[in-house]
Amino acid sequence: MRFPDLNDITDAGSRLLERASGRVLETDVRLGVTGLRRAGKTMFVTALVDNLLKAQRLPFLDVVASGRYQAARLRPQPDADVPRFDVERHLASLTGPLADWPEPTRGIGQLRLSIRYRPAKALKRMVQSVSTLNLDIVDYPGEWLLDLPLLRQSFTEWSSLTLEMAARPPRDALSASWRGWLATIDPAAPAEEEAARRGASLYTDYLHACRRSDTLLSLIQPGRFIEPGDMENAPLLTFCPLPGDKRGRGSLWELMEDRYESYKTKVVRRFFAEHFARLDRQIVLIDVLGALNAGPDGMADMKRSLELSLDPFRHGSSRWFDWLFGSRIDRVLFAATKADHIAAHQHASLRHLLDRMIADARNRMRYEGANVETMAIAALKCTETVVTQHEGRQLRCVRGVPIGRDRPTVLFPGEIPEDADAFPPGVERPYNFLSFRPPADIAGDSRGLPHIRLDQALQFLLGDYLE
Ligand SMILES: Nc1nc2c(ncn2[C@@H]2O[C@H](COP(=O)(O)OP(=O)(O)O)[C@@H](O)[C@H]2O)c(=O)[nH]1
Ligand SMILES: [Mg+2]
Repeated sequence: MRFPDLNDITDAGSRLLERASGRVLETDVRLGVTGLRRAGKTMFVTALVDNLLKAQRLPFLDVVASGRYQAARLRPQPDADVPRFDVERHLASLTGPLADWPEPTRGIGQLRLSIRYRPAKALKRMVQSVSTLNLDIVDYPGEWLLDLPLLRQSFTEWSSLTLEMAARPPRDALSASWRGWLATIDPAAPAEEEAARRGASLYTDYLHACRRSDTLLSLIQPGRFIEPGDMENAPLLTFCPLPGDKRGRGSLWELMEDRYESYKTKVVRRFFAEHFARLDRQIVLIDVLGALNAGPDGMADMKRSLELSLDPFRHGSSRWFDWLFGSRIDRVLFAATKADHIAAHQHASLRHLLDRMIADARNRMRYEGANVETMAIAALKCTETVVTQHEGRQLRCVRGVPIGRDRPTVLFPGEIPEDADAFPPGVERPYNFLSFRPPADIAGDSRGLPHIRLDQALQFLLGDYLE
């Protein structure tokens, strides 16, 4: 069967034709890809698209393994108002002469890929010989996901939780100027725009400091303060948590509370309705190795933010909750990214560690809603596992080109701990997983970008759609 070409026939037109002829049944599925900054979203989407287009490295994707996969094509996305995910540019930098990582992206990006396959089920096959799955991939900042739980918190509740956390190490030092400013103001005093701006700006500096700090703190709210998307400098972002409870009319406290509530309605709820509620499947990418590098504080903070990220998937726990988080997402994959930083025999431990990090939240939602899975993956495999001898012992190491070097180097990255709390005592930063450069030879390989378990991730996320 000929795959319609965009140049000779329009998308809508081709669909009508095919539907009329009754040969092709189309299904749409929306896959959300999220994770905090630098978790690996851009790389994941790029590798996913490249591998689905070429379908040469997906042995664990059932539709490919069983020979039913036909082809995939990029198509115009249905939401014209959302920026397109620029997969061509990202692929160009990976496969260009410099073989460089894609440039960092901000905000939301979307892409549609149509997959043609032969149905596995006899009944479906009798109705039509070929099916089409329109896969809409939506890449959005994990910082926005962390905003959804705000919908359930009043300004007073959110303020007191945030202030409490900011006053404890390791955040106390980073929040010192903001908290210093809070001590000089009276929330009950008449509202002044100048004060609101000053507070918001100091609070934003504090959030940026959290992300930049060596401990890589992940729990950041509100997300738009550091990932504003199209809201850069919007007055809606001019607030910050304040101590105390409800204050009088016209007070600074009331002004901030109003803005917090508008943020919830105009930003969080809008994101929820326009994007999140329309997703069918979700993958949450987590740089667990980066958090291990950051030490116990970074790990503890990441665990908290992972628990919060799971909140929006807990449908069914109560009626109002249903209404609030009426998402239709029924499968969520939490994936530890950059697994190629460690030797292959450690991948199971990496996954286990991630499992432990989300265990509590997962147990709470077990029978209620989404099917939650964990995996250790690499969207782009930059290393090989090699065995070396060290003092008569066999060591499994990784071989790749670390960032900042030109030649392949053999490194022993160390062992992944059993538990997030199980940091070796007495050493402040026991882990140092290095970052690697993309392999230099991928341009010459037409089989698609090399990866680790990308196909297994796809099987969990989309396998049933491709039956
Ligand atoms: N070794 C390795 N590094 C990765 C992988 N994915 C991402 N990275 C690294 O993480 C950085 C951030 O990835 P990116 O996809 O831009 O993250 P985003 O901010 O979530 O979109 C990249 O520049 C790479 O250095 C991977 O699969 N393997
Ligand atoms: Mg990105």
